[in-house]
Amino acid sequence: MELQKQQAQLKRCESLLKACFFLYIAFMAYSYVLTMPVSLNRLVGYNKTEVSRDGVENVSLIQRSALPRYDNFVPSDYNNQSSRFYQTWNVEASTLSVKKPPDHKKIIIWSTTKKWPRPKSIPCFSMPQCEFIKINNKKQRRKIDTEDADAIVFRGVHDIPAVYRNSHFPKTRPEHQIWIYFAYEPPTITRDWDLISYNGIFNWTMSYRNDSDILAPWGHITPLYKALAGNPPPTNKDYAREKSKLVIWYASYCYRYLDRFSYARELMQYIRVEVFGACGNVSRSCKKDRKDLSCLRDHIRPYKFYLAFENFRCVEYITEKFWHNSLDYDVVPVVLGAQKGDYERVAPPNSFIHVDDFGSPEALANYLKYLDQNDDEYNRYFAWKTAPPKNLPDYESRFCEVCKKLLQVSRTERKVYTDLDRWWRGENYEFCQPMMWVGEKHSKPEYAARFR
Ligand SMILES: *[C@@H]1O[C@H](CO)[C@@H](O)[C@H](O)[C@H]1NC(C)=O
Ligand SMILES: *[C@@H]1O[C@H](CO)[C@@H](O)[C@H](O)[C@H]1NC(C)=O
Ligand SMILES: *[C@@H]1O[C@H](CO)[C@@H](O)[C@H](O)[C@H]1NC(C)=O
Ligand SMILES: *[C@@H]1O[C@H](CO)[C@@H](O)[C@H](O)[C@H]1NC(C)=O
Ligand SMILES: CC(=O)N[C@H]1CO[C@H](CO)[C@@H](O)[C@@H]1O
Repeated sequence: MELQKQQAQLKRCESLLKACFFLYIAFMAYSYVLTMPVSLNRLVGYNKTEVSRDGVENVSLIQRSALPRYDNFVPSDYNNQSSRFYQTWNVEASTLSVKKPPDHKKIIIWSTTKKWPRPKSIPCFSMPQCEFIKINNKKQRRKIDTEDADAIVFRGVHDIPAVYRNSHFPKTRPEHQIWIYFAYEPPTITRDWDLISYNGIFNWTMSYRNDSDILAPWGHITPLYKALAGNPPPTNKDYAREKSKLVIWYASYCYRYLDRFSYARELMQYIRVEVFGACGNVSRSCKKDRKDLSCLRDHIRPYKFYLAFENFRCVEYITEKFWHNSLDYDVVPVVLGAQKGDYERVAPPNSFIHVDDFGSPEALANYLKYLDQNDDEYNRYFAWKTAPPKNLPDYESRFCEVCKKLLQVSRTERKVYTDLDRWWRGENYEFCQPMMWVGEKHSKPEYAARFR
């Protein structure tokens, strides 16, 4: 009798344990799916073609058409114009409530990253109608009243979750409020973010690419020429004379499978390149600190050429390496990254040397040596400084562009990105050159290129 009772108890215990175990597994699986980093190669459009002995994926692109379509987002009341990536429509003017004067705009920058954007870069001095509010920490983000904001800027990619999550975003969303996706880094960096989960979320895009609603490049000729107009150099200035050194390169992202490293390595066989930053001579480098800009200027200026080699080769992706580290410091940039046409559309005329113009790194080295010996030819790369174009485009800063567009847009216009992923990465991922990628392990020392 006693034994039977115990057995029954044991059985009950066992089934309880089983149930618990099952529940546990189910819960784990569910939370895994919820938090799953989007390493699904299917989503990012890469095929692992081979994995080499040191664990490096040799990836190749797969065609979009081979991917499942994610067009299950069907907006309800669109009555006009559709595009492949977004929908636009108009609402009845009579349904809009008039709450505040239309010439005042409030813009919230929904980033808790302390150093971004730099406080000095936020205000738009030419347009005081726009008030910018930067969030400084998570607590402030929870508490801030977003109801009366006209627009909220979200920085992709580091300031948004890898998969869309309600709790990261403002709790309420007035219909007139414009959510802006500010893509700061190129698609190669955002490959682990599931942008498909953001379909139907953002109204406008903001990036260095010219098909964005708001153009936000890393540099622009208008401020450049305006600064020169305030402090014009003499027409016949001999830039070559001030130079005592040849080629400098600051490189801090040392992932060795970037195109630029194999190119630079070969270039160095033919011409002396002094490398600084984390991938080069660290002890003699200026700190990355933005406060240390005068150090960087003094370091770079005596050189004739600066290797403005971008981390990634992406359409229109041209960064401060070009605008700031080279043009601002009177050094001729040697560029590797976007195609030459992309540079030509935005840069001052004849201000740079593009590696694609040379059949090999050796040919480039020979050209640099030729310029080193021919001061007149070298100085021609600075002629743009004293010949500003007649009609400079109207451009002050990224955030002024936000303000300008908000002041221009009609109150009845509506827009939402229904396929952010395709818009950003390209119909067939064509916006960036595919590359070898070790995923999260990319920052390990064994994957670093060092030039010391
Ligand atoms: C990567 O794979 C492609 C296709 O299999 C091959 O052509 C290419 O040489 C490989 N690249 C490297 C660096 O292994
Ligand atoms: C925008 O960039 C593309 C290349 O990505 C180029 O073909 C086009 O001409 C550019 N348009 C403008 C207005 O600059
Ligand atoms: C912004 O997008 C949301 C979400 O789709 C939409 O409801 C809203 O009408 C859009 N607002 C504007 C001003 O485009
Ligand atoms: C790095 O800088 C130190 C200190 O000036 C110098 O002694 C050393 O030769 C440099 N190394 C290289 C590889 O340039
Ligand atoms: C004029 C116009 O573009 N009309 C479109 C409005 O939206 C509907 C549904 O998306 C389209 O079928 C119409 O052609």
